[in-house]
Amino acid sequence: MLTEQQRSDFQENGFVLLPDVVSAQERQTLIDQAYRIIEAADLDMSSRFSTTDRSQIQHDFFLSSAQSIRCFFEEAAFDDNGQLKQPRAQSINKIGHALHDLDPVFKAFASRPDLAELAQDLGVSIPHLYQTMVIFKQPRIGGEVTWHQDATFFYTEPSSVITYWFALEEATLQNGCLWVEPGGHRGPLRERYFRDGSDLTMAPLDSTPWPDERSGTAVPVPAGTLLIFHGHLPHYSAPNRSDRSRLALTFHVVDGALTYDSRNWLQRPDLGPFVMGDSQD
Ligand SMILES: O=C(O)CCC(=O)C(=O)O
Repeated sequence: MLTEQQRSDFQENGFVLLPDVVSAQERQTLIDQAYRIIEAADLDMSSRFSTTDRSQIQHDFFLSSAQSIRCFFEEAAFDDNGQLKQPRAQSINKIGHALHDLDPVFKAFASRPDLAELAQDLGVSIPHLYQTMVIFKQPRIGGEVTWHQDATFFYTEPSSVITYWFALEEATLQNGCLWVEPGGHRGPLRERYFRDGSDLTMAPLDSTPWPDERSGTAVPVPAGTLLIFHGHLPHYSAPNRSDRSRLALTFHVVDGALTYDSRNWLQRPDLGPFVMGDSQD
């Protein structure tokens, strides 16, 4: 449960930091499971993920990941001949996007009642969990995540998406911690990511410039910390050139009392809603 102060920090800054939400044992269980998923996956070598060049994303593989568990490679994982430069476990950019529905370990974690209460404390009356990702930020090749706002991808009217960002490992300036623009959630939504059939388009809405590393603030955090942020909060993470990974687990949570826009890229007609806090059996 959030204190009055934490709620007002969220209103004021667009984010709130909660230390020690994920115990060392839970972190290890989640990390081990993530690597087990990679080892068991039937990998598609062309499925790369990049926020600097979205045209590289394989549309069908990406779209179907809304209702399944898919592994996406780092752009820089391959040599000039298309061969992996390091073992597969150190080549994956992220796993997404229905881990909370389809994987028992991630489902159990996403079902923690206290995580549902946090969303309700922040005004999300019926917390529908739409998307789960494990983001690896691999040593040396972990790619940049360019400045963006999550309401671009999870649009409701009014805006309701909040993001849970769990540090499964320590996040530092060196290994690509998150950056945010405190208070930037009061600004306009700059872009929308539209889906029309299998076409995906990033449409500009507002020309307000993105923050940069001078106007933004780095958020280095110890492992186990949860950062929850507003869907309009601009955020970013730098490439990882260090020799340590920076695993994070993210949830994107939308208010089920509102209409989820049918043009959002992520649609999950076969799975139905995952309501945090409800028994999922
Ligand atoms: O973990 C990162 O580097 C970026 C995560 C992010 O942008 C998100 O989950 O919306």
